[in-house]
Amino acid sequence: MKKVLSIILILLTLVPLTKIQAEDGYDLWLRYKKISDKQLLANYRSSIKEVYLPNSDSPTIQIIKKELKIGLEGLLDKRINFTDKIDQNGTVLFVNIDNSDITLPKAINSKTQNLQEDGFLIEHTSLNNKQVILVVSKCDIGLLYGAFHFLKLIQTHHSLKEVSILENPKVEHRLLNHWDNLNRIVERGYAGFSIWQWHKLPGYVSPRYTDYARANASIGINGTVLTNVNADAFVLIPRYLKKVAAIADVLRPYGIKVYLTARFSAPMELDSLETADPLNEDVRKWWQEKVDEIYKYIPDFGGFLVKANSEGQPGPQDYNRSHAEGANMLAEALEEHGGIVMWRAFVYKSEESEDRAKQAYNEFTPLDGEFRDNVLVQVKNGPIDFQPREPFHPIFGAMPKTPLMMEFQITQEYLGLATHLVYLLKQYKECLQSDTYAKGKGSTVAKIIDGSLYQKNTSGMAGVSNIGTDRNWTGHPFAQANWYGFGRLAWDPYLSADEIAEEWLRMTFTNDRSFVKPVKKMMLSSREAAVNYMTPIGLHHIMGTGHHYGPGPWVSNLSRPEWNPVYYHQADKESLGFDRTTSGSNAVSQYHETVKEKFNNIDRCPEKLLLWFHHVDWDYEMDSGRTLWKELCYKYYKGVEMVRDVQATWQKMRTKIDKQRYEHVKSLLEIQEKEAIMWRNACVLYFQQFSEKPIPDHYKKPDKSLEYYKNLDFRYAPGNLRCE
Ligand code: BDP
Repeated sequence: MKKVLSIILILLTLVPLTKIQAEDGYDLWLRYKKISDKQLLANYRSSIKEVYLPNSDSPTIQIIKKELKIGLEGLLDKRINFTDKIDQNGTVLFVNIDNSDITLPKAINSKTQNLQEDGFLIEHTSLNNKQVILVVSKCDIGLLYGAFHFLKLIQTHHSLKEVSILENPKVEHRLLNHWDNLNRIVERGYAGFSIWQWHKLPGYVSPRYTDYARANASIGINGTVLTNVNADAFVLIPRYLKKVAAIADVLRPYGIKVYLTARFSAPMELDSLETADPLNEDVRKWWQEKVDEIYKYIPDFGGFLVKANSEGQPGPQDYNRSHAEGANMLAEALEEHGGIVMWRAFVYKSEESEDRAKQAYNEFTPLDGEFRDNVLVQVKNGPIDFQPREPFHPIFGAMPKTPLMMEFQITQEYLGLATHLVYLLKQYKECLQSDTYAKGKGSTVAKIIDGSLYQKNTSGMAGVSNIGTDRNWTGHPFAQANWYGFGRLAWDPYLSADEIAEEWLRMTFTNDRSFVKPVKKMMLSSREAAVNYMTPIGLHHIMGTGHHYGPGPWVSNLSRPEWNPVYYHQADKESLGFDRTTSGSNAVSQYHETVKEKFNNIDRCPEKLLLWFHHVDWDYEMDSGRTLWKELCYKYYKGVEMVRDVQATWQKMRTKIDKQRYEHVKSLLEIQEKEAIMWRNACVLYFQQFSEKPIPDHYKKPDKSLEYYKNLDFRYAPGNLRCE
């Protein structure tokens, strides 16, 4: 008996105490775990008995079928029957109204009038005297979006009883931009190598491309630029176009088009033309033939993204032609095929002594109205470069005749790479909600991006991807939220950072309120924490050279003045900050009068942007009553405290999710805390040399010297290798 008991005891120790299985994050937000709440499960099981799909061999419909099967069978833990009849309550019907003989109820028919291409309707209704749920769209891709949304309702525990949802994408082109080189090194990529296995394509088509397509389709992304903006002309040779075509074939049924970056000098590099002048007949012919050739391989090719005359890239200005002349040449070649050009406004010149923040506006706004209809000008959210905090780019609101596309950075180049937990949706929303006043109060950046302010018939949003070969795709488990959130915002720029975080957490981890609530709060505070420990009160671009990891406010030896942090913070004995007021560089005048007045006036300028626009005395009194110097110390110390709060919250979550992801995040947070301290100490010690004031007594003094921090060398931080 004793023996039996001890065997039982031994066996018991082998049974894991927790039923929560380890997860490596590969499944992203598409996990479809069985619903644990019994009542809820019973409700869903009764509302979902069978699924009716269009009788079609369309690959998209097959994808929907597969997704619903794994999704519903996983969530409901029962077999799902696919039917072609409506003969029981609880049928979920997917109807493509352009291709269906089902007669919909009148009320539904009138609602479908509001459906746009790719939109969908999910409605609980009665049909043939049966209680059913209808998912209706005008096309198969809309049905795919509807299927993902339907699954999300269950994943996030929404009731289906009276479900009535109509969704249309508010932005037409919703794109990821991969800064991936053909040798698979990703510029500013922190999650491994590029997922595009160029060397093996088209012979070997990795199954990961399908998983990539599926994840993107689930958030409404409908385009992807496969290659780095610092472009390599080689991708345009036939051997590589075949590889691109193989990727396009995988992405197509998911509604995702492929785009490439076009190197402006490609005609010279690939076919020895003597010039790349966009007005030269041979050059124009070359591009026309190249574009025609691309469409032979990829009939639905999306078009080109171009970085020209920026950071050493070739462009039309090499031939005294304008950005518009360059863009239009490519646009003309693409037009008959339905392709577009996304021409980037990220330009600044080393020969130019003008404030870098002003240069893009100066170059682009005079060209308003000169671009062809199939050109969108792609503008970064702020006028410098994806800093933790920037004001909105003054081009927004200043080019009414041109569709302006937003470029956000999902990869965390300036926000701790993939090591720091920073939920970027707060940053994106801050920009989208900014009021440009271009057409009076309420002319938000979001309304420019979705085309509504100037009634544009095209619109776009791009996100610089954070995806790589890491098993969890994005390096940091929470960096998945930035990919997810970008897609959701591109679909609807009016969604809040809060609701996006909520749905992502529920799908990615658990619906347990005691997890979702505190962790959401933690996510929502994470960007402000990073701003505080890196660049508070409007400081910017004081990161280490090249890799942009860690602090480097002291750097002053780079060949171009505007690459040096000292150019941006302008610290001296009396004051700190870049004077962009009317008596300084006058960058404020690029904004609408109302906005300009606010930024220009030191008392009205939002304090979070103070040092962006003003050169401020160390003794200047801030809203808190503290002097600028003390406020600076306060913010740096606060940033570290906020990271510690995040850690404390996370530690309470240990039993609520799987160990693997819990431990991964915990380790990364420990690194983040150390690095937040490094940022704080280095910056406070550095700026103290100018202010010559003590760090307030109640703060723990840095235990290392400024020299120590200056000597830290991050030369091998990832993402810093260009393929040039
Ligand atoms: C900067 C990056 C650089 C990119 C550039 C761009 O440091 O690697 O090439 O932006 O957007 O943020 O073109």
